[in-house]
Amino acid sequence: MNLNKITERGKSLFLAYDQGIEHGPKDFKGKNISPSYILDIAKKGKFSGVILQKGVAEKYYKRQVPLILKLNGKTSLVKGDPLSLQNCSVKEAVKLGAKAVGYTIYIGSKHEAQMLKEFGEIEELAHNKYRIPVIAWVYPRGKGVKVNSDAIAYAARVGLESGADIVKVKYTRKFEKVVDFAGECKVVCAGGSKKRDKDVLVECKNVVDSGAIGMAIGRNIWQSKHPLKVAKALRSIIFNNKSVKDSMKLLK
Ligand code: FBP
Repeated sequence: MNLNKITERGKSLFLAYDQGIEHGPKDFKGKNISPSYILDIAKKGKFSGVILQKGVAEKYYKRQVPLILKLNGKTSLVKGDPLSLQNCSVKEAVKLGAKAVGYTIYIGSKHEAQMLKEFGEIEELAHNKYRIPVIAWVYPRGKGVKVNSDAIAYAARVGLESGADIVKVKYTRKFEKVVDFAGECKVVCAGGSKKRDKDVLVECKNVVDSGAIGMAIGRNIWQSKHPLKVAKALRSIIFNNKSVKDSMKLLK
């Protein structure tokens, strides 16, 4: 599948903003409650794509940057093994202007079969009918699941075997193994909860040096006091192969 619309020279920096449904108010404060603020960051920060749920896309998206529409989502209010089912069709995503679609699969959940099945149907439709790429968020989660580098490598492999063009996984220091297991499926890494800028850059460098194509990051951008500087520093690592030390200079 052609990834040209959501990559630049084979690399990507995506801005994730689906935390409104996934996490709720605890992640938001002040300006970042507004999707308009985020879309402005996406444009000024030269992101390769912005990740939205359909409601936000419908009301705020004005083709600022390529749209990646998340086709499923769940709230954090339900406890126990996660199940996240489709809430938007590929057809609707394309109508909203999506250049790719995304879907989360929680491997290790007792409900994983439902998500794997649904993802398979989405992948076939997206590839064969709409000719757009599919990004799988694959997160090991559920009672008894231990999240370590093996579990994350397993997640990457599930992305490959399920037909994803890009798999989005959580960070681990052993990222090379993750990329190895993904094979021809491209890998991007999530940012996780807010941390020091330097730590984000160190993780990004490790991810890219391990062979991943970039990051799909949210909170560490739009919870930052200087989102555009962090974006610029990340871009310098991902697209210009800069060192952490050099990228840090862009934060000043
Ligand atoms: P962050 O960079 O903010 O972690 O966003 C990445 C992401 O995958 C989002 O797309 C999604 O909303 C969220 O993390 C899921 O978080 P959690 O792992 O807590 O369910």
